[in-house]
Amino acid sequence: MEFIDFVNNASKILNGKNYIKIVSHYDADGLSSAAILSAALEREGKMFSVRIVKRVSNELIEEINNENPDLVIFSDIGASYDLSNLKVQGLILDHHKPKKLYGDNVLEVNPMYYNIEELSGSGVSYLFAKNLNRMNMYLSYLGIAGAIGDIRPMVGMNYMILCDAENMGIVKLSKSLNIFGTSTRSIHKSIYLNEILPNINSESSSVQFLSGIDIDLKKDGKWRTLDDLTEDEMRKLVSAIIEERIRNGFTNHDDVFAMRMRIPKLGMDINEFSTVLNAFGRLDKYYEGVKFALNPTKKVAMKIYKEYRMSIGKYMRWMRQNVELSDFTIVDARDNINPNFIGIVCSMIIKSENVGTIIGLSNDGDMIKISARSKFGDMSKFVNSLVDKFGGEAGGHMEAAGASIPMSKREELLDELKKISSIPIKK
Ligand SMILES: [Mn+2]
Repeated sequence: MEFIDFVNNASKILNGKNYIKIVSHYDADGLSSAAILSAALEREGKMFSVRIVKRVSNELIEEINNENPDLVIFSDIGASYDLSNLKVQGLILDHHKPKKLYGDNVLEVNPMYYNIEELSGSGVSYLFAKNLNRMNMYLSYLGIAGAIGDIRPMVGMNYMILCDAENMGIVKLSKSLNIFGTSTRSIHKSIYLNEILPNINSESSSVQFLSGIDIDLKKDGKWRTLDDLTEDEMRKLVSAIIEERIRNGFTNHDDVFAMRMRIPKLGMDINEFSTVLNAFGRLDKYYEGVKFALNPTKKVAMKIYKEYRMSIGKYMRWMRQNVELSDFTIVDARDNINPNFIGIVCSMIIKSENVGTIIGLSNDGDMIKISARSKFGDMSKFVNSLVDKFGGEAGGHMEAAGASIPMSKREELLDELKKISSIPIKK
């Protein structure tokens, strides 16, 4: 059976179910999934509740068993957890590596069984919702936002969902310069910071290039952004960039362009929207995040984004004031850094400072969150070795990985970290 047929078949599971509990992950993909399923179940006239979690624990399974819903739907989470103690009927809509640890009471819809790697949790949830009712196609933007949050490529099934969003008029696609900061940075800064022209490596050379093609950098005394350019000016700029690249011997210009996915009604790119959803999760504003996902406004988006930036600033200041950075830095931040931010703080340190490897620890309820970042070590191997010793869960890749280890293992873990003199080197 094709994956899509399998998804469509799975929707029969809702028949005769009155009260459904949605359990979803706390990141952009999980919040998007929960929003899609909420709206879809509402349309079906079902009673439902939403629970957003960071992980599936035994306590959570117990909570579900006690609540005894007619059905529990796990979205963007569940596939890699042990659900064998679950006593109610369950449906997994997930894209994580399947472990198949459950009984006959659980049905798993996971594109990984079909070697479909691009789909995210929200993509699976969207396909499920679309099959329930074509009216749910207006939720397609959430299927895409979740995929972007999980850094999934816009190919295959994701591209199909993106086409749904475009056909519904919710997302407007355009070919555009592959530049970050189109609405926030001045034009000349955008051009040189994004390194799309080999010989433009300073603000002044960028200004010179733009003056040469008669693009006004300022309007009413204010710097213009790329978003401020007229269509004519944009065409002029693109052809000048290509000409300049050809002069410099470039033959392929694919990386100059990117597909721009704009939500006109919101006045934001879908990438920015996804970043805001992620911020809701990091700030522990789960249910506000689900609400925002279904009814986004730019005002709320800007407020949350600002709050998110300020939290990062606060934790970076704590790091700079309290931690002596060295080539191999271990930071036990305990309660000083929110576990949702320890990863991003470590990423920023390794990017901006003369640090080869940084291991950050932060208290996370009855777990310890570990974030590992390195310029040369294999962090995935490293955190997995910790989980092998102390239990918990790990994820990530060579440059950036993370783990959660039971708090009860704290002393042993710290002893182990103190002993480390070398880390697995990446091949
Ligand atoms: Mn996901």
